[in-house]
Amino acid sequence: MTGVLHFGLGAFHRAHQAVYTQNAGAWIEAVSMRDPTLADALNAQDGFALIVRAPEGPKVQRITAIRRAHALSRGAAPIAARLADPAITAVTITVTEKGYGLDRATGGPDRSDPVTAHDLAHPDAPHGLIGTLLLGLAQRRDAGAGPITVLSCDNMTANGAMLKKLTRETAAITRPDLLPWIDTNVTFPGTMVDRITPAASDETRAIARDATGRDDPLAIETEPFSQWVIEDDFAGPIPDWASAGAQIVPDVAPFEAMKLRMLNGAHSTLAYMGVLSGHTHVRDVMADPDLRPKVIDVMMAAAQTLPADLDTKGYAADLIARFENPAIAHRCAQIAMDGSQKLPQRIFAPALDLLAKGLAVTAHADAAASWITYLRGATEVSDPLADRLRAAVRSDNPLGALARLDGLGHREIFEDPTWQAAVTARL
Ligand code: CS2
Repeated sequence: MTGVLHFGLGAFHRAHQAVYTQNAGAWIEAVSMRDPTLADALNAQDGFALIVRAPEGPKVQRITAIRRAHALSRGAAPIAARLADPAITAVTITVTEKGYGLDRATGGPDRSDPVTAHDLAHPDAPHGLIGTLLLGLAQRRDAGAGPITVLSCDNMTANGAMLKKLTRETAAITRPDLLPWIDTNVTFPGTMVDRITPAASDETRAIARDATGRDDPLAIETEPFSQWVIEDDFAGPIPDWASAGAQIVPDVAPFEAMKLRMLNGAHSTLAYMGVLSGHTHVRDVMADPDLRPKVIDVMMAAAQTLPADLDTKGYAADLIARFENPAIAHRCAQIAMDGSQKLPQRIFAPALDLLAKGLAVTAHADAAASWITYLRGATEVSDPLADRLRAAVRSDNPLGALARLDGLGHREIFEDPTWQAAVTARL
């Protein structure tokens, strides 16, 4: 039976890859990137309840695929050592956009990120994802444990190619002797992952208690829909995720663009509009007759940037139903976090494509204006660029300041006169 080493123990992983891996009959050792108590709690109980919240009522599943959890804050060594085990043949990663320490301008490591800077200086005692991965790959090579497949499962454009370049460029600095081994033994397939997973709440835990008769502090909830599309590029054996419903395809790009631009683009749009209008949940925004059309406009404008053979109308209809699911309480504030890491691929990239095609960018400009207005008003902004963003949007020339903001992907859009006019009109 093959095993997986997973980085990022958040609810999304536990509602998504953990389910596929369990249904494929394989197991996971998972790494909590920040919170050691989560790892301890998981090790202390036998799995956790996953509540699938369909409109007609909840269903409870027990997820036991994560057989052991590690805490990176207690040291990378025992985690890296697991990659020297030939039974582990895949690495999966959900550390969110900001967890990679990626310099979006170069595609290499971001030296202004403290964790990344630490790991470049101390490759044998890393604190972050890439440093720990490289330490583990070096041990795998030394142990002769065989090839391995490394899958980024975060919502970033070309996540496989992104991770490969970042890993290689970091290795070129810290472990140049490892590069040839990586090039012949490691693959980085692209993936598209999708399952709406709100943060767990008291209600989640109450449903779990009612259904199972016991308290489960680790219970999480998710929607019925789930999709995992994986590029067919494996270094060796992997868990039989296809038997569990994953789609293995030659090219993930069209699936990924459709999901990032239509689902996530609409999500970010409705999150900022929702917070500004005093709505708590996604479903509330969808029930607002003024905002609902704006959300759909972003989806359908994004669809104009996608390959013509995709069924974007059907996809949009399914998205609307998922957003409206009355059983899912997905907070706008949760989606509004880390906008600087999300908007480049969700809003700016499709808007740049629309501009290049001479098509209207009003819907996307409306989304960007909502983000700027949100940043101006918010008392607390959860975003790795929060300070820089706040200064930019409160300056005399916010769009000019965003066009120069270090670390913001696709910031060149703010130099485009059509975009400037459209965003200014909405502001
Ligand atoms: C959301 C995503 O929080 C967010 O930014 O847009 O987490 C979204 O729920 C997932 O990508 C759905 O698969």
